[in-house]
Amino acid sequence: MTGKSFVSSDQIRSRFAQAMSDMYRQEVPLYGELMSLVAQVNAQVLADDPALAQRLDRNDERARLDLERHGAIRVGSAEELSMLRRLFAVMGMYPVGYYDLSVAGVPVHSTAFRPVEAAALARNPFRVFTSLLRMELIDDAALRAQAAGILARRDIFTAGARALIEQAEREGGLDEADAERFVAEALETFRWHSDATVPLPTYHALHDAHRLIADVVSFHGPHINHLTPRTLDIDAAQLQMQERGMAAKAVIEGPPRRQCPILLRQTSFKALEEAVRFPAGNGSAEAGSHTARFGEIEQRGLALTPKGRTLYDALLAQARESEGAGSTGADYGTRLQAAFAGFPDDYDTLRQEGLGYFRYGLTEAGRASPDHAATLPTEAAIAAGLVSADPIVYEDFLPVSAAGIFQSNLGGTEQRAYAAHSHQAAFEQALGAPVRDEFALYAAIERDSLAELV
Ligand code: OOG
Ligand code: NI
Repeated sequence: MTGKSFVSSDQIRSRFAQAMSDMYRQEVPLYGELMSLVAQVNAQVLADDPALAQRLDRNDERARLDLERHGAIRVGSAEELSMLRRLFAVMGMYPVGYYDLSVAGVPVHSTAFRPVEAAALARNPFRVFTSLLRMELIDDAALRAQAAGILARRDIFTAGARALIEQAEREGGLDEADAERFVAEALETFRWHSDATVPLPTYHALHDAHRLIADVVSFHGPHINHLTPRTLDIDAAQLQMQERGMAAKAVIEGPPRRQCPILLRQTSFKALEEAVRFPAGNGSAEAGSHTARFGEIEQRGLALTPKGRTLYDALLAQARESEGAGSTGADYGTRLQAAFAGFPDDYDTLRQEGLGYFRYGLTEAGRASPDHAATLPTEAAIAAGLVSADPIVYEDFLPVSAAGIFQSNLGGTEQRAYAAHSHQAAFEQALGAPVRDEFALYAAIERDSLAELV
């Protein structure tokens, strides 16, 4: 070994997230506006609710809030996906969860690359929702072969990125200069290219098969299609988006507004139509356009246990299915509220019924008499004011919501039912690794906090 001193993967991730945010703000100015709107809303919420501000401080969430965001990309082949896995690993981001979106008419399956340990999440929880196109869902065999051929000819990574990924794997990290180069090289993979790699007629053929297929196959790389800041009050942020004339989605995805937010609520503004040049032979180009990139905001709440998640899924299905109206009817908000009356909405009950994950710690009184706190059962120690229990924030995604976000940005009209089913094994084979189980990760954070009490 060389005795080099390595930059931590947390540092590399933070720098990369910042570089990505700067790039996306340049590419999609509305994103910058969304960020300042969210910062304002968050500052207001924290000013109005000192108890929340305190809790976020205690739970290591306050400092990360302004940095916090997720992005999304879509790739076309196993080779691309597995190389991405290696690229994200350099930044301490690992595949968590499996999402099958084919059931919602989107021919992809996905995972989220994100940090997994409490300390790394507190540093910077940057996540990237990453989807793999399911080629087998293209019906037309000739088109499928053509798309595969196009994908096989492109390399979405720079030579420098490939070399640095291999170096990091071989040597166990990157030093300062190499980390800086890595961030710059990695960023290239996510950049928007306004020149397509396929002629306009090919683009149209792919587009006719599914707009998403054209998005994945026709370009040099998997452009980042949105970056999402985290707001503490999505209803306020949504109102402000509308007031500023942003074309926000009609319905907020996920659970309804509650006293104790659970999981994830999201809303987006519609994709932009962007000018694209398509190659037309002999070095000439033909003008066209493509819609892919959009803006999104999200509010995150309590991570649910399998029991809580089962209840969530059941209530959501009830709201969506009553009167067969899906999430489109004008009264959807009312139906959603009504259905979720069945979900306890105070932290004590959520905890005592085992619906969510909590992080435990000694209060000031508990620190003053730690032996006393340690002798009591946890609930008794909480009741005695010796132990605090704070909600662990949900770091992942929701398949029904994700499908809603995809749909609204595919023009909303695209309704296609695929007879496919969830295929996690095939996804993991393409990825070259298993995805981690999100429940096990939250349970570990909860368990570690309990272990530290005694
Ligand atoms: C990803 C859509 C899903 C989310 O926040 O649920 C998503 C995409 O459009 O590629 O980002
Ligand atoms: Ni998103």
